[in-house]
Amino acid sequence: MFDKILIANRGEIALRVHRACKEMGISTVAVHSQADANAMHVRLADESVCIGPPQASKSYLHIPSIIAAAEITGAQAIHPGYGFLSENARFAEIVEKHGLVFIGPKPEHIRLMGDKITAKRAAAEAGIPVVPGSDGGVSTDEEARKVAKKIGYPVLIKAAAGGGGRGMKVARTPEALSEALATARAEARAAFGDDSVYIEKYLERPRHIEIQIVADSHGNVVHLGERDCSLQRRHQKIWEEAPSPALNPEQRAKIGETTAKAIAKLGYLGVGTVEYLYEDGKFYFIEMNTRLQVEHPVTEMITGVDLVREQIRIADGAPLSFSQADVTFEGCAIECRINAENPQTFTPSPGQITDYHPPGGLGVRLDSAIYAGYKIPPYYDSLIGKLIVHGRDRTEALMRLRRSLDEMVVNGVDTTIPLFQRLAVEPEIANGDYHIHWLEQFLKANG
Ligand code: MV4
Repeated sequence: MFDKILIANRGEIALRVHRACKEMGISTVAVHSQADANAMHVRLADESVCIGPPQASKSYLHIPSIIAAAEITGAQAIHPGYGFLSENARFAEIVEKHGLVFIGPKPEHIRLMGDKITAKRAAAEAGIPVVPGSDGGVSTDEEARKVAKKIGYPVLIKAAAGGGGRGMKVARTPEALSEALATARAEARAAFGDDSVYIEKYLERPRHIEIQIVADSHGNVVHLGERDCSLQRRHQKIWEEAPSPALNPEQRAKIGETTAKAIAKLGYLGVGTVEYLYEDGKFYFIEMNTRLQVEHPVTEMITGVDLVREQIRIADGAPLSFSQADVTFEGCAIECRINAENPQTFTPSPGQITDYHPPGGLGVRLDSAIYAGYKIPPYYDSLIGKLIVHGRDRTEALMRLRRSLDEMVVNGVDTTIPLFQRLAVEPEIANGDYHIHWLEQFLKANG
């Protein structure tokens, strides 16, 4: 097992990885920008290295500095967390070339799933249901028109290099198709330097349901159930829950087994999340994420599996700690991503935290790296903590969520806690009857 792991990230996920390492008796190296010198993950790590100025491009995304920090501290492995370099195949290759272990999937799978056209093809070939659409990219308007005619309008044009909602355009009529194609290509070229696009049937009101996968180097692939991530604002998930209120045990088992079998065929290694749209009782693959996700705690809370511990064990060549038969799903977990933002305008609100009281008690977890006196820097995302609650059922989880939100104190900056206090008492949320556009429609109607 590794003696020392470098955590190439910041904030709550850096703390999360640090915690798993310490429980495994592994020393930790924190890397930080000048802006994060007083961050909690730096204070708690066994060693720390300043890797550059506040700008992410010159620090958390600067590969030479991260590799150098690993070499001077003698770390044997690097955990990328999520975001930053976590799905950068070139980084994974460079780490391995320097004789270090990248705690994550093989670079080939990061690359395969990073291109949404090759990802969809690989998923379909492995037996995963996909959204009807073009066979690969579309290069001419004529080709696009033929596909759209075949699958029927409305259609969605997506960038191959996109993902996470970037570079998508809906076309509802043949007349609108050419302009939508041109706009999608131009935006993809500007954002990703690649204007390859593909077309899919546009699903109007689906849920966003994702399956957690864990795969070791001994051929074991296990699914850990689903997470419903339908409550999103501008493609940012803000509320995730497991299990999905929309699925029954038979559907859960079927999509879980289909996904695990497909991932096994790929020879995938590590943790991964397969994203589906769910509409009218059917699942449609949209993307695969080859990283640990922000919302992984809801899965941990209902299965008892420590996903970061499994990542580290897998990277060290160990077999999974459990089999599919060992996995049980207990109760319900809900996660709210709390940001330092104005709860109406969502304007970021960096600044100093003057008072801080995290909620606690049975079934309450707060994954956060803030503390009283901490200055939230303006350079990075505005996440200040993930409140995760667990209950024996969804009713108890919702009750516990309301109590925890009311108990939580973060003074000195704006937070989105009031938004979650509103959502936690909304009847349509309480009965689980929502889809991917519900939140933006709710905010539009209610401010
Ligand atoms: C879709 C879709 C509807 N139909 N594909 C969003 C980002 C990436 N995960 C893929 N996404 C979607 N793909 C088809 N064929 C709906 C989404 C989607 C979404 C779209 C618009 C606004 C919010 C959204 C939230 C989640 C998923």
